[in-house]
Amino acid sequence: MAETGTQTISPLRGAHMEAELVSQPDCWERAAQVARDAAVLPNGGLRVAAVGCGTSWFMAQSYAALREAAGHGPTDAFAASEAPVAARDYDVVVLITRSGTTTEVLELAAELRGRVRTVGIVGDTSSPFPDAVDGLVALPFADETSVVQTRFATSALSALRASVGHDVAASVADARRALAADLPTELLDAEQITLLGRGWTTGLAHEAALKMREASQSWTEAYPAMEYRHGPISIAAPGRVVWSFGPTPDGLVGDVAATGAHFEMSDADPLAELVRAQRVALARARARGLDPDRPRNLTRSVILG
Ligand code: F1P
Repeated sequence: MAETGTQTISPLRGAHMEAELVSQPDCWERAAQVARDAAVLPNGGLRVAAVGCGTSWFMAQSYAALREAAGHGPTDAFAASEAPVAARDYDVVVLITRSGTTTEVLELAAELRGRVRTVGIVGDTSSPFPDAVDGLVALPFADETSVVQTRFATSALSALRASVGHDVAASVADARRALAADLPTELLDAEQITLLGRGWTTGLAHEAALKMREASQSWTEAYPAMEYRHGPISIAAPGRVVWSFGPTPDGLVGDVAATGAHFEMSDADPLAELVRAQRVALARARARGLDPDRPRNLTRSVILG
């Protein structure tokens, strides 16, 4: 904190999150290139599990749905603490971690050593993680100072998208637009926000919801879109938002309109829509006087003693 005379000047809250957030389009292009060059991510036809904790788990969920939908083979996603991978017949386990120090991820890598091939995606290459896996996709340029993750997660997913044949160019262009556009006041002022997705965008919906909880202590929920009418719609009301990240199920727009809630959706690439959600999280944090670089109760990684 800088001081001039008697006046105390606080640095802008979330300055790291903002700088990291806006660098995402460039990071995605680099990450896709790193994935192609490293050539360690699973080829088609293999049985794959993807794991991580928190944000990294949600990226694993998106990858699993993407890979399977692309016809590359059965792909499951698990929280690292709940992954039954040693007991199942996987050819490769993909482990995602920004810090490379998350206890559950390191313990799982150690358990799998010599039994199942592991491929890691990491931000901090000086962590113990690179030595704990068989193959590595290193994204040090996407590592972050902010506790709240933005660019590492989306860069890891861009690397994984490239590995299943997605061209990241469209998502990069859409992300640049998402960074430049004004944010709707309904999203900034909402009392509550529910995020919905389908297929690979369900993981993105969970991540967007987590981002708003972590950064701005907002009340958010996330569901597969077809599950929304099975109970969660009871929360919808005027002043609240339902935000769809994927193809929106038939009839849902009308069902939400009948509750008085605001319905948000976009034709942009869903990963670019996540960028918009990160911007909403940052703006809501600042409006509440919160610092997402150092959020309440959170640390950069969970290291269990
Ligand atoms: C995973 C993670 C973050 C979360 C929190 C604690 O870290 O769960 O997603 O926001 O800061 O750590 P990592 O394994 O990707 O480093």
